[in-house]
Amino acid sequence: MIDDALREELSALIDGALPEERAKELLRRIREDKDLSREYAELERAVLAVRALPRRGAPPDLRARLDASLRPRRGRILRFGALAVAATVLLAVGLALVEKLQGSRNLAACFFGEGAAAEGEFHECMNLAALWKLPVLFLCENNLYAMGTALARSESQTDIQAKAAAYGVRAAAVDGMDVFAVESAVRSAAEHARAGRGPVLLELRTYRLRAHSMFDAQLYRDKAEVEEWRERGPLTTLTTRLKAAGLMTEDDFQRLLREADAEVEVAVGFATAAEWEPVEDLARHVHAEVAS
Ligand SMILES: Cc1ncc(C[n+]2csc(CCOP(=O)(O)OP(=O)(O)O)c2C)c(N)n1
Ligand SMILES: [Mg+2]
Repeated sequence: MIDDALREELSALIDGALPEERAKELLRRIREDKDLSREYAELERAVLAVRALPRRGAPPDLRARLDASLRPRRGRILRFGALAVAATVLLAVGLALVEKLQGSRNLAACFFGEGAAAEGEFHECMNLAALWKLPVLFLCENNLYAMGTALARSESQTDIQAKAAAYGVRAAAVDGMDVFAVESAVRSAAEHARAGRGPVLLELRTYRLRAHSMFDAQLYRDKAEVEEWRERGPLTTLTTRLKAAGLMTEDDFQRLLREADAEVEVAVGFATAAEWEPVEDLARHVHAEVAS
């Protein structure tokens, strides 16, 4: 657990006031201590990002966010990503089982595309999550295409939430283009799972406006279809609503876009300048590490 001395050192690290050797040692400690690294994996990345910024130090808002992340939290956010389709579903069920066995009030939440519902693991996970009433939130982003395959070309049942419901998982379809609908559905789903009432799957119905990847020429759909959906995109609908309510002007919107672009630039610069992960580390944390 994080104590006052450590908090002070972390604070100095963020300010860039810690000598290089001590800073490296501290980051190593965060990485290697099991509890700290669970809590602060994101923090370490943030600290490194701040240190990569020009000498003037962390911008005040980033500094405030880092300070907030130093405070002990009741819940824990553990982020994970995976390239294997449906892998996040498996990980979330495993993590939710841990939380349940430990009697915590944490929940595991995972995102995946509708393509994952075609995988066997998805079905095994729905079954076990419902059977064991695990605190897990399945957030399925149904954008109607899995790489170049339209949902209706590959699935006999295109109603994804119905598949989860068939296993006894509480499930619902939500307009994934409506920010407010998604927020309120997720809020009540999280309350349900945290209260120990079992897993929830939300099928967030949306559309993939872009290609699957840079190699995707999108020969499988009409450009008109994409343009039609673009009109209903969450950025367009939300800003239209905010402007109509007098809460935002076009200038505000353009400024936000520029700020978001600048933030991405910083992140890209940081990632491009970062060192490659050492090959020896590739298999770390894939399976539990057994002390020799
Ligand atoms: C287990 C597994 N099988 C196949 C693939 C190849 N693959 C990569 S993306 C993808 C489609 C995923 O569909 P979806 O989750 O809907 O993602 P989207 O195309 O909408 O980004 C497939 C089959 C993979 N990465 N992992
Ligand atoms: Mg998809």
